[in-house]
Amino acid sequence: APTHPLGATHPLALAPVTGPASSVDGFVRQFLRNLNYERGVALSVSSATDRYYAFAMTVRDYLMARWLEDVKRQREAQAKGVAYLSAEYLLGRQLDNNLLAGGLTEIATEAMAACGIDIDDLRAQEVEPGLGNGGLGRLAACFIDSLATLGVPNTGYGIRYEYGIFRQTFVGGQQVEQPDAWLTLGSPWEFPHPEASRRISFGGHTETYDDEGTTRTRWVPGWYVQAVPYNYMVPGYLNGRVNTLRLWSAKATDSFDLRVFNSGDYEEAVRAQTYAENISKVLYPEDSTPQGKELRLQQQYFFVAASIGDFLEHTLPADFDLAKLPDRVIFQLNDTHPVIGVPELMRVLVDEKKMDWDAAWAITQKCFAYTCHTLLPEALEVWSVDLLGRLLPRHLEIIYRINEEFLAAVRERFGDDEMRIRNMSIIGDFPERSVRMAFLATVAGAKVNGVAELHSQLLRDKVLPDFSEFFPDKFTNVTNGVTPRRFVKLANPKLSDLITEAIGPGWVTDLERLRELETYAEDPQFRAAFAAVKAANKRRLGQVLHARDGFEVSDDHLLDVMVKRLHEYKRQMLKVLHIVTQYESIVSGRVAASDIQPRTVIFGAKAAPGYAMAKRIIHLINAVGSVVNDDPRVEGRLKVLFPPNYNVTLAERVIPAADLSEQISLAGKEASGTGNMKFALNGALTIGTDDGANVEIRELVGDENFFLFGMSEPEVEALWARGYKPAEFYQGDDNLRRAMDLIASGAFSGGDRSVFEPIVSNLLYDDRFMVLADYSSYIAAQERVDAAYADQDAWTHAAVLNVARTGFFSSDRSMRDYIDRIWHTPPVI
Ligand code: 6GP
Repeated sequence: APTHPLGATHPLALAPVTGPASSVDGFVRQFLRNLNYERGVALSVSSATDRYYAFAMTVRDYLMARWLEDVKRQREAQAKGVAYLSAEYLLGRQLDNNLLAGGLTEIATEAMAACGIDIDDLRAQEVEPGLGNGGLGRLAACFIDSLATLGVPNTGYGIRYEYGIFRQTFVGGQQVEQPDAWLTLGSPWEFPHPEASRRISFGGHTETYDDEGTTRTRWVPGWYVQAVPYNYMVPGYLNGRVNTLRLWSAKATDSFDLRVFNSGDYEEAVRAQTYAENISKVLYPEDSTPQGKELRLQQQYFFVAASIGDFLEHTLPADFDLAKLPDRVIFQLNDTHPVIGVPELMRVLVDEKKMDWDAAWAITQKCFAYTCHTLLPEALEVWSVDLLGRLLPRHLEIIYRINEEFLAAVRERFGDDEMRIRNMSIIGDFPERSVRMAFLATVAGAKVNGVAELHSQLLRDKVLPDFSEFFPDKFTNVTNGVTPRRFVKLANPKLSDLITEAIGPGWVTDLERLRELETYAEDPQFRAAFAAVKAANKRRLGQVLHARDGFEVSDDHLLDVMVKRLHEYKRQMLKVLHIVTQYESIVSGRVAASDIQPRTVIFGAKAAPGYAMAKRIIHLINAVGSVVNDDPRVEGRLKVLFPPNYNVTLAERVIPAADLSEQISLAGKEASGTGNMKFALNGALTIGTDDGANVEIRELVGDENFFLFGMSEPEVEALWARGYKPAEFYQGDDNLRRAMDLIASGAFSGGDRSVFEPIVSNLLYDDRFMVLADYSSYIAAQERVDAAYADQDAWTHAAVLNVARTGFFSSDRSMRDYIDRIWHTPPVI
């Protein structure tokens, strides 16, 4: 009988515990019990960490019965579920989310008050698990929240990085990275299951053998690592459901250690252990630009092999007929990072389960689907054949065979069109022989989707045109979404109360109901209340930034926010040029400071540590900030704030306070964006290009409630085709020339012209992302912003309509779209 710790035969699964009593008194008792029996301290001598831990454990205790119940229900139903494979989950803090989902916020708050504890002090103890870089990782976190809320069986699989995304500090305005030791004090939210560890193989070679007349292949690995699962609760919102997030941690295998140890080389044994455990040590901090490092491929295979093995052996009953696997699971590939799962499933089915190739391939093609999150060619992962063959020799053989059969099918359809064959081959030849993971995913996946309408169309037409011709039905779109629980209900309690007062509480799980606010937009009293919420959120942000960074936020400024990873394609430089243009116009005396609309610009952005240009831009933003903020001629009417270490926790404070959301990527480069959705849902107006999900936001909110500027994607293409010469734009626009010249003059670098020279010359002579081409249109749009903001009531009207019309961007809707178009996994009741 299976003995999985949460398995069908486990006593707790047969008769789940009932949680502590749902009362303030019940909460207090459980809290004190945890403090005494789990932390081993009395309240009177407890530390803040003790109290936070005991509190979190108490919240867990309330959710536990539901979790065990759900695990049991899912086992019994044996219904089709989603196994979401993602190298990143950017979860944010767990405490408030779990309180909210469990309906515990009120009794917990009262219980702590009864103990003389300020619940905010407990909140502040939690270090957010930053197990992701940006959009892709945060999306995964929103999706698992929505699946639990919809009651769809789901396990999220990923890596328990010991160090998540680095902590960013600024020294002399330059980014310095510190390790993110989020586990130093442990995490009360995780449940380690070392007994359910899996052995993951690497290296070695393959050999063939005779299996009763059939020639088979087996993999003889060279080394092993243990994958230890840590489970996390993923509670649905007030629905009694709790799904599981299972993150894998690497440990050295005993046998591996021992062998070396017995040879008498202690140091080597320790080194071997370190080597193995390095696999889950640190999150790669590159966003949208993979580095192709061996350790990265190790990480990918490590978590994917553990997850697939875990699903086959622990989620399925022992006698399961693998031919029916597609009826039980869909492995969703979150970008190309988990794509090595395709040859892994083939290896398990063919080598271990002794299935014939064609049957195994038919199954595999139904069990995977692939989401692409980018359009940048350099972001499409490739692995050198050399490296892949060394680390995963059997997988490389399998990939070769998949490719051979695929190219044979292409030949059959199109004849010997060698150009086409070369373009479609999973194995590329240039600059070195390598495996194109996006192609492998496309060939193997039942479906391939982009993350916004425009992106999906460009994916079909520009990135994978031969594939969309070959597999016309494979391609689909699912526009991204964000969870309204975290990003509205929790992040913006005042707005949430106002909405609930107006239209009732149903919007939290049915976000399209925000439409009902449209009529309220016409009600002056509602607008006044809405404006008051925005003002209160600005004050709250001011307090946070004051405590955190010593910043002051003025109440009467337009709050203009650009928060996202630092990347040239996202064009933080365009925003910098706008600031410098305004500053230059004041200090040159062409414009009186008293005539400008007061603004505070807030940036938040981490740069990949190896991305020199991005780091230089961070330096420039800080340099511009310190000059502008200190110049008395500006009269405090233009301010630039750059709080370091932008993360989910800070996002939850910044976004609700914003008036203006900057979504200014070069058209055709931002796959979707999800920050854009969070801002609109919190009543900020967007200034943006026709890119990613901006297109859909603008369609929904209406042109009059959105500040559109810049070239469209076809216009961008046309300009490239004509030959783009950025210097012509510099010559042709006085404002642009003055702004660029001011930066080049050393005005922001103590007179040293060399510091920002690389930025200036890059823009003048290369400008891959056409900052200069869109500059004048951007400045004009910002002038429209200033004019619009002057009429506060009209601005608020537009802000209310932004909220009312963007309910489409709930990740619940995204999940329904995945279910309808890709997964076909109904909720289990
Ligand atoms: C990001 C995209 O850049 C962003 O536009 C999108 O909203 C987000 O994914 C979620 O779909 N891509 C990544 O973070 C990435 O690493 C390989 O792509």
